[in-house]
Formats: sequence, C-alpha cells, structure tokens
Amino acid sequence: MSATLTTDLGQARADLADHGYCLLEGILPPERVAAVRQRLVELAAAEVAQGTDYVYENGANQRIWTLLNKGDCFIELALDPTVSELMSHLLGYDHLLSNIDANVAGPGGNPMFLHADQSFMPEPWPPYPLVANAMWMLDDFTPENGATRVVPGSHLEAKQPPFTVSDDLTTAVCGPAGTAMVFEGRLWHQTGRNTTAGERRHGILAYYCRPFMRQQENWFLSLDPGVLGRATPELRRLLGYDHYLSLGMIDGMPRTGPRY
Ligand SMILES: O=C(O)CCC(=O)C(=O)O
Repeated sequence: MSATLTTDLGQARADLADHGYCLLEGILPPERVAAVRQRLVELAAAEVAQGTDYVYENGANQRIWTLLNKGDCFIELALDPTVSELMSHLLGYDHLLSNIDANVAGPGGNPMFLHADQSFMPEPWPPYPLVANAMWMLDDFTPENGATRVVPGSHLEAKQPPFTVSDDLTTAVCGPAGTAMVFEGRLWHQTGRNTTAGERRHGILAYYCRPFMRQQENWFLSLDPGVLGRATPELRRLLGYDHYLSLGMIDGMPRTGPRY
C-alpha cells in the first residue's frame, strides 16, 4: 500500500498516518515551478563555476544549501501555508525550519543509503516524529530519473532501517512537477538511481523539526543579515528567533519582538 496524489488535506493526514508520507498534487502552480526551477538551475551552475558547489556521486548529483539566502522564491516555499499546516499536524504549531536545500539527481547517480531523517536520535524513538520534510518536485519525478524511494509504513517500525534491504522493499514516489511529498522523520527513504541519459531531477527539501531540536542549519550564523532584516514575524519564528517555553531565552527572559 502506498500514498496517492491528493488535494484533500484529510486524505493527506490519513496517508501520513498509514504510510508515513503523502503527496500534495498541484500545490505549486506551473508558473511558480518554472520560476523556482530556473533560479535553481542558475544557482547550480553558478556554484560550480565559482567552485563553491556541493557536487557528489562522481559529479552526477548536486546539493544547493541554505536556499533562504539565495532567492525569495525559496523563502515562499519554506512558508507555504498548506505544508505549514501539515507540519503543525506532525510536529506541533511551534515547529522550526531545520533547513531548506535542493537535491539534484543527475544521470548515473546511485541511490542514497536508506535512512530516516531523525537518524541522529538514539533509540528507542518516541511514538511521534521529531522531524519532517516536504520534497517539492520541480520536475516530474519518475522511477527512471531518481524519484525519492520510500518504504511505505516503515515509520511505524520507529527505528533505524537495517543496513541493507532488498530493492523490492522500496517504492519510487512519483508525481508531476508541482507536487510536494510531505514525509515524516521516521520514514525510511533514499534518493533513487537516475538511469536516464540526460534528465536532471530537481527537488527542494524543506526540512522542519520540533521546537526543542537543534536545527540542521545554524541560521544564527549563516542567514544573510539582509534576509533577516526583512523577515516576517512568521519567518523569524520558524528560524528560532522566538522562545519556546523555557528554551531560546535571552539573559533569562523569554523575549520576542523586532529587536530580537
Ligand atoms: O533527493 C531525494 O530524493 C531524497 C534526499 C534525502 O533523502 C535526504 O536529503 O535526506
């Protein structure tokens, strides 16, 4: 059993509970897909030209990190209200943005190792996810071009995946460009193998965590001051500029507001 494309949030929540992921179809309209994809393609090429790239898999795959600093279109993705609603459902209203980066899977790229995104958490895991991701599909994701592969229902195991699993345990999560796959942190998954001759599969991972977790990106050090200066209260909250209960205080005081 696996999740199917839906525009219904009730179905999405049910798929998250049953399968550990859901597929929000058409959440990004074609003109936004085109604009975000174009910006990403430019960035990928520019980082290679500047020698600041994160190319891996023998040159086949590329990650582009810290996207909040690299275009307002990525900030809009991080703040998407539908994804935000599902993140609140999975992680609580006070969830944080752990990171937002792109993963480009190119021809010849091998599968990533099978993992769960909360693998840093010692077992036993609590009976709820600590982190969750939205994979924004900027191309049609197909089994051939490296669509993310998952083990549906593996979140219910609530533990790290075994070191090796047979390929037929995993399913390629396919969807048209403009789909977002929301998946929770216990789900076993990996980037797929890209067997195409020339297709580069572009996806953006908006990664969120519970408010008591350390974020993947150290926003306090890496965020462009210009982006912070014009950040909305919602973005600041997502980045961790608000306190959460007794965490994130300043000199003993839970402070929020424009100075902070
Ligand atoms: O690129 C993908 O399909 C998945 C990437 C992934 O699993 C990860 O970044 O943890």
